[in-house]
Amino acid sequence: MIRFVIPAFNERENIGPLMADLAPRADALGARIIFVDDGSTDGTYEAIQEHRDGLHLAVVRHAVNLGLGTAINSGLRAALGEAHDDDAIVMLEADNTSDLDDLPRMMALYAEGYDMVLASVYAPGGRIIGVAPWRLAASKSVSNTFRLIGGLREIHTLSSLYRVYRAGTLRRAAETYGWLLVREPGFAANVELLLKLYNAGATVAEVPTVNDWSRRRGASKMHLKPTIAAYGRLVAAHLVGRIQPPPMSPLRNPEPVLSLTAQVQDRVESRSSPL
Ligand SMILES: Nc1nc2c(ncn2[C@@H]2O[C@H](COP(=O)(O)OP(=O)(O)O)[C@@H](O)[C@H]2O)c(=O)[nH]1
Ligand SMILES: [Mg+2]
Repeated sequence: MIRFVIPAFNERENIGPLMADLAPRADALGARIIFVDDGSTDGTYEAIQEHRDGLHLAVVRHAVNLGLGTAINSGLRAALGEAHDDDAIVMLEADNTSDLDDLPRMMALYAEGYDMVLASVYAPGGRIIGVAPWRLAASKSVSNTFRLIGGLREIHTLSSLYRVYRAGTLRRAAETYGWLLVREPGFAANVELLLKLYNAGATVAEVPTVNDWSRRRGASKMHLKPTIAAYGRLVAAHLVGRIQPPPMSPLRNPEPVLSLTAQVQDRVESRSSPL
């Protein structure tokens, strides 16, 4: 089953157009929709309720705004609470800028076995429309920095929200990192999560996408200063090894723990044999 997870903060005006596009597709796919309303004060929650008829939809609500990273964490954990390991969790923007026509190609790669499939504006064939040149340059340099230091050279966009995740991979990651899985409270959480999963051996593919910001009503919620500080923290965390999973962890290698237990048990059993 597919579960759409959609973090939303003050997106009332975008919920109608988003649901007009998403609802028939979710219905046809028999998919679940989980919104995270992150302390919106503009009636986002009520707008979601207006469009829930006939859909398998839930809303996780934060009483106050806790930031995109925290909302991603809440949404993923809500989805993992219901998902089987092979289920897909599809994260979408609430501002109607994630192009749902890309989804079949993303799901085809997922079906081939990739643990994460990213919608990529910087991959050949991808594009962003309607973004200020300085923001585009800043965003590209974030992706390029982490491509270089993180070893993900073949991936072009590292900060995208629009992605497919394999539930089992995320579950082992959540068991490994606990509540530190998504430590960054803001927009840098997308890069953090990608690096953590990639370092632990998750396979990653991308599909070029066109992100048309003219489809969105209202302004971007990204604040520049805290986001730059967060990327600085991430670089530091990467350099000191805090992004890496510990050597014995459910994410890095689920087997050795089990076989170690089995060996110890073997020994205990052979010692207690009546020879
Ligand atoms: N839950 C939550 N979602 C947020 C927050 N800030 C932004 N978002 C959502 O995250 C997505 C990306 O934010 P957006 O403002 O579109 O950033 P941009 O695409 O980089 O301009 C949108 O769906 C927003 O509603 C936040 O503080 N909490
Ligand atoms: Mg957006």
